[in-house]
Amino acid sequence: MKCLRLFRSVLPMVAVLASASALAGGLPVLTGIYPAGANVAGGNSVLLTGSNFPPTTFVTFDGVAASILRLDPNNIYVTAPAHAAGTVAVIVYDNTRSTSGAPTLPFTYSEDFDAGRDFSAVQNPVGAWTYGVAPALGQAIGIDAATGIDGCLDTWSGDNLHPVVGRNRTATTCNQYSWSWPPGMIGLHPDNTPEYGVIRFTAPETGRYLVDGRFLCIDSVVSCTVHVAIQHNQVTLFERAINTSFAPEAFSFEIDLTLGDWLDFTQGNGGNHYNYDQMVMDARIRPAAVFSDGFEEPN
Ligand SMILES: [Ca+2]
Ligand SMILES: [Ca+2]
Repeated sequence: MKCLRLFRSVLPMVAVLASASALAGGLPVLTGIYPAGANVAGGNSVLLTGSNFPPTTFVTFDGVAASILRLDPNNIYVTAPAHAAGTVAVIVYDNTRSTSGAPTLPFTYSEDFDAGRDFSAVQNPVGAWTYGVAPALGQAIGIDAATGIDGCLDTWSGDNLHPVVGRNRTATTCNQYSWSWPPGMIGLHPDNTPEYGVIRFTAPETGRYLVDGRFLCIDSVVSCTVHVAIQHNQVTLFERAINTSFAPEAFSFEIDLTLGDWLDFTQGNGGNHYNYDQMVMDARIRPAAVFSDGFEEPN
């Protein structure tokens, strides 16, 4: 099957569905939270799963209310508020908003940055991250403004759909079209033009950072043909042609960044077409001042 495009959804941003049991007022049951963490800036989209979530549910992170993006009896998609580093309790309340019996799960705030974990379905930029499109590699980006829902994916795009930035919002593999998209990972799909999709990190403070991650094509039918690059202030640090699906291209390096510097993780169609070019990536960025023990030597 060809997988040429992501489709904008006609689903409303908030779908409120009430089950009979929820209407009857039973306690919510909370079984999952994904991702189970955030950068201290918050703002990322977090999926709570379970059952009996009432249409008037109320969710808090360490007592601070989280805004709800979408809600049904088994899923609550929320925006995590900002919080200092550490593990906090997430609580889902029923109609009474009583803490008695209200289910809770832990959630960990950290001073590192993770492009998949930190993804927002409603804010761009969010924290240190911006989703955008460059007319060609190294050119100034336009910031994506259009959001979409595509099955288990949430997407961002510019004014003509492609390139697309997306994330699997779930804790399980998203098998969609001919893609096998790992849980929580952010991804890029190019256009048939020379445009590059861009996932940009903007340094929130001056200092040394460790950057590591991987690019991975995920079409299970035909291998991708893409070009990926990592740029510092639009100067290329790393680039690869990827022509094999499920063959990760890893990166790991240290870099000194000045407040406001950009690190761009970019993807183009490889100079041919965008067929089968769906790719995902991990990108974790750790400030040396905080994570000195976790540093690895650059490749
Ligand atoms: Ca385009
Ligand atoms: Ca291609």
